[in-house]
Amino acid sequence: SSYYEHYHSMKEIYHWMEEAVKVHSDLLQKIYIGSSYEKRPLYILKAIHVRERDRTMTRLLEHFDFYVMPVVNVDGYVYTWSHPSNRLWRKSRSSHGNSKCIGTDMNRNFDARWCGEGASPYECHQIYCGPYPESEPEVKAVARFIRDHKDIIKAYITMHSYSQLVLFPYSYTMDKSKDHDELESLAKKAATAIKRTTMKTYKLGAGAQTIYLAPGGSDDWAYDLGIKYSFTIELRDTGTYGFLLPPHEIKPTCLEALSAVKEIAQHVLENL
Ligand code: 0X9
Ligand code: ZN
Repeated sequence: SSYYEHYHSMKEIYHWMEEAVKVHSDLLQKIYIGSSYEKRPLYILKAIHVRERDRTMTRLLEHFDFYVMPVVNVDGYVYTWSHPSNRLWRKSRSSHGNSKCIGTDMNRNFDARWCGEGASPYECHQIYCGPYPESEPEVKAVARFIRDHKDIIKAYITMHSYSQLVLFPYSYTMDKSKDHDELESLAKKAATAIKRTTMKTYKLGAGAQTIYLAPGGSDDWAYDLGIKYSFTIELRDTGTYGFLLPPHEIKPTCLEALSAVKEIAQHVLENL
């Protein structure tokens, strides 16, 4: 069975990226954006516009390049594979100063109301914001890439799990963003596309109003940088398996997420 019906080790993912750019050198590029705390390379794949079978995809790829970062928290990901009891590790694997605990929550480490209410200044907490914004090399690398490309980036989508949600700014405040109405209607269109694809129900809303206050996230940071179409998609499921989604659900989850991405890209294209 296919690549999308199993979980893969970081080593396999690195190998897959290498092979993918080799086999599809005309449509894929691998961009090195920095290295992790434990010195693993961080890569972004760039999908270049070329002919595709899927007609919507063809049109979207005619107008846009897609930059995809398969794994941001490479050290954390490797750590989840290293021992069964670490399967749900969330944070980075960095150590700052003489802390007795390891790891910063990368989604609390961006410079967007950094370490306000909804993040923790304590190293041992799951939502530790780190010693300062972009203290994590992975966060710094992603932020730098986005900053350096901000004039060409039209949308930013970050994939998380779980809860089946399409979230948009803000998460650092209960206040509505100035684009709230447009983002809400677009999130609705994305959720509808998902429903059409797999029959799954995704709820939607501004982050803080829908789940909780959580500052320092990449979506809010990208939005405040000027990338209006900024979303967090919380993938399957709604709690039956939670973070331990069965492998046979990976593929349909990818399909529904892709339908949401297409809907967002479609809207961006109509509003250029
Ligand atoms: O809390 C988070 O970072 C995300 N949920 S998760 O369970 N995957 O950790 C939600 C992120 C929503 N966006 C921001 N907080 N900016
Ligand atoms: Zn997450």
